Amino acid sequence: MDTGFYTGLIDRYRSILPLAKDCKVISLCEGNTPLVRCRNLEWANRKGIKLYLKFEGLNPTGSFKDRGMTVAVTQAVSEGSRAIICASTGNTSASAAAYAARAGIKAFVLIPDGNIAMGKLAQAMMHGAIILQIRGNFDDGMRLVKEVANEAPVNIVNSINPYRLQGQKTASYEIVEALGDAPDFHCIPVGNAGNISAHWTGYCELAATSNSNVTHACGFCDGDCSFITSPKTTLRPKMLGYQATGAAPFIKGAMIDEPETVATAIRIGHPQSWDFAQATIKESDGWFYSFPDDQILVTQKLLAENEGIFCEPASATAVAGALHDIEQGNIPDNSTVVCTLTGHGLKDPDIAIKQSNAMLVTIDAQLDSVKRTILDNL
Ligand code: AN7
Repeated sequence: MDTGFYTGLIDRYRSILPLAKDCKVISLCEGNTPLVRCRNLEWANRKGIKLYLKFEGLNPTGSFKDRGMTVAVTQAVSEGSRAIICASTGNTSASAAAYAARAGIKAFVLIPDGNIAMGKLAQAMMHGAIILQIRGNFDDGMRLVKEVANEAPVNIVNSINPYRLQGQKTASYEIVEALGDAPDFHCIPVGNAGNISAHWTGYCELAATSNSNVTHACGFCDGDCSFITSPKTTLRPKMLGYQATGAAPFIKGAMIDEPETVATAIRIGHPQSWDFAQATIKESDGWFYSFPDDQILVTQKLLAENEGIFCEPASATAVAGALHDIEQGNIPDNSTVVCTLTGHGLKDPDIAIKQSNAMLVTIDAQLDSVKRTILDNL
């Protein structure tokens, strides 16, 4: 029944998701996030570039992970699962914990000790996850999760779970609906490389409806996307994947063992969706590129100060990439560009406060002092 208000992405995109008709939907009304046009990054505007930010930080737990988690947890519950497990740099654990709470099942999360943002840890704790801080990094956690899932009754909800990517592909549908077509370029941060692959799946499904030359096998629907009636597009964007310099296996062309970056969300050296992401870049005629931590943080602040949008450092990597490639002319004038802002800035308040040079003064609680501060700073 169409009640007229939004009830989450499974209800919205049921026809393109591989879920049983009678399954109990576990949802927190995720998806339907805003696509915000940049207004103040003027030099981009001058080149006639339309730069949009898909603000995935406005999902219920503050990151894009919720798109995948609603589908993965719904499927896990419909299979009778009583527990889910993931390795995480933070956001997956927050999302898994919340959806497990909603479903009334247990969440076990493996996080790298001392290397996750405070907001994310707070979320996992509040939602009642069982938190295993490992003396190791995300890649160690991922290996352990895969091993233990063979020996204990738990469903993995990392993006190696295909239901995760099916949920995350819906972001591409929302973008095409909002723009009326696919963008020319889609800029996205890359860690474990699930999200770039999921977006490409979505774009390919959409293009396959109206272009018989597109034969991409899109996961569960095996390339037969004829059931997708709207929106339609013939265009597929070039996919541009950006990493942090200290955690850039795709730039190196090989896995790395000791990834390091201030953008802890993407501190990953052994991406699980390696082949899929490589195929995405090749098929879409896109590219990978990486940026050092200081440039990532400058871009995070640039967005916060000039557009009023506060994303976490990993997300700013996508915008650093877009701005770099616009400036270099790799993205030509008059292009339509979408950047995915994968997570909310509130996830990592420590980094924000540490790098900010905001004016923060302590004054007496007196009218005079307030007035003087205003007049001195107008
Ligand atoms: C904000 O939470 O891997 O390339 O364990 O949290 O699909 O891995 C997070 C990844 C980008 C990279 N931006 O996406 C985890 C985790 C943010 C993220 C990524 C992540 P993928």
